[in-house]
Amino acid sequence: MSEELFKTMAQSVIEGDADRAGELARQALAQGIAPLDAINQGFVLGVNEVGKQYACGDMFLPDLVMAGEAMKAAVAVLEPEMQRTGTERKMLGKVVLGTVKGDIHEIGKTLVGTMLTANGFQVFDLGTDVPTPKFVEKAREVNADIVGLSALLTTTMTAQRDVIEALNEAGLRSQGRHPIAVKVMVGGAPVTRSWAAEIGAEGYSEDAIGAVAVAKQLMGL
Ligand code: B12
Repeated sequence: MSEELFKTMAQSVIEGDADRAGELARQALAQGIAPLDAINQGFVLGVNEVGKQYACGDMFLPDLVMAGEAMKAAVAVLEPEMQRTGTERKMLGKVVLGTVKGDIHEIGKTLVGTMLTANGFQVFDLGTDVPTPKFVEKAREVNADIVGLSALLTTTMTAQRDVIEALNEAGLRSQGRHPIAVKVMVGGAPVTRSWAAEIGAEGYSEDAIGAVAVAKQLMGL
C-alpha cells in the first residue's frame, strides 16, 4: 500500500509537480507514514532520478528546477511534523552553503542544499553574492562542519580561495588551535577537481548527488 504511495511521491518530483508533492506528503502523514520514510523511500528517489537524467542529457535545467521545488514543497510539509513528533532525522552534520561574492547564480547551489537537507544534513543557506566574512561568521556561529561554496563564473571562482584563506586566518580550519575544524567543499560549472586541490578545498563535486557523497565522506561517514 505505502509502496504505491512512495512511487507516486518519487513520480511527483520527477514531474516537478510541487502541489502534488505537498498533497502526497500530507496524505502520507494522514496515513501514519513516518515523515522520514516518506522522504527517504519516496521523494528522494525522485530527485535522485532527475539528477541522473539531467547528467546524461535526458532532462534539462527547467526539469531540475521544478524537481527541486517539488522536493522542497514536500519537505516543507514533513519537516514541522518531524520536529513536532520528535522524530527528527539523525543529523549528519552542519553545512554553511552559499554562492560566493559577485555571483548571483543560485540554481545549482540551491539544488545542492536541497539534496544535503534531504539526506540528513542541516543546511544554513546564505544565498547568493555572499561577502567572504559572512561565511566565516556563520561557520563560527553554528559550529559548522563543512562550508560549501558555489561559483559559476570564472571571475568569481577566486572568491572561493578568499573564503578558504579567511577561514584559515580565523583559525577555523586548524583542529589544534580551535575546537572545530571546518572543511570546505567547492562546486559550480567552471570549478574543477584540480582547482579545488589548488586552493586547498577538501571536497569537490560536479553535481548535487555527488555533493552529498562528498559531504558524507568529509564527515567520515
Ligand atoms: C541560468 C544562468 C544564469 C541566470 C542565473 C539565474 C539564477 N537565479 O540562478 C542569470 C540570467 C541571472 C545569469 C546571469 C549571468 N550569467 Co549566467 N548562466 C546561467 C546558466 C545558463 C545556467 C546555470 C545553472 O543554473 N545551471 C544549472 C545548475 C543545476 O547547474 P550548476 O549551477 O552548474 O550547479 C551544479 C554543479 O555545478 C554543482 N554545484 C554547484 N554549486 C555547487 C557547490 C558545491 C559546494 C558543490 C559541491 C557542487 C556545486 O552541483 C549543481 C547541481 O548539480 C549558465 C550556463 C551553464 N551551463 O552553466 C550561465 C553562465 C554560468 N553564465 C554566464 C555569464 C557570463 C553570466 C553573466 C555575467 C551574464 C551577463 N553578462 O550579465 C551574468 C552574471 C551575473 C552574476 N554576477 O552572477 C557564463 C559564465 C562564463 C564564465 N565561464 O565565467 C555561463 C557559463 C554561460 C556561458 N556559457 O557563457 N546566468
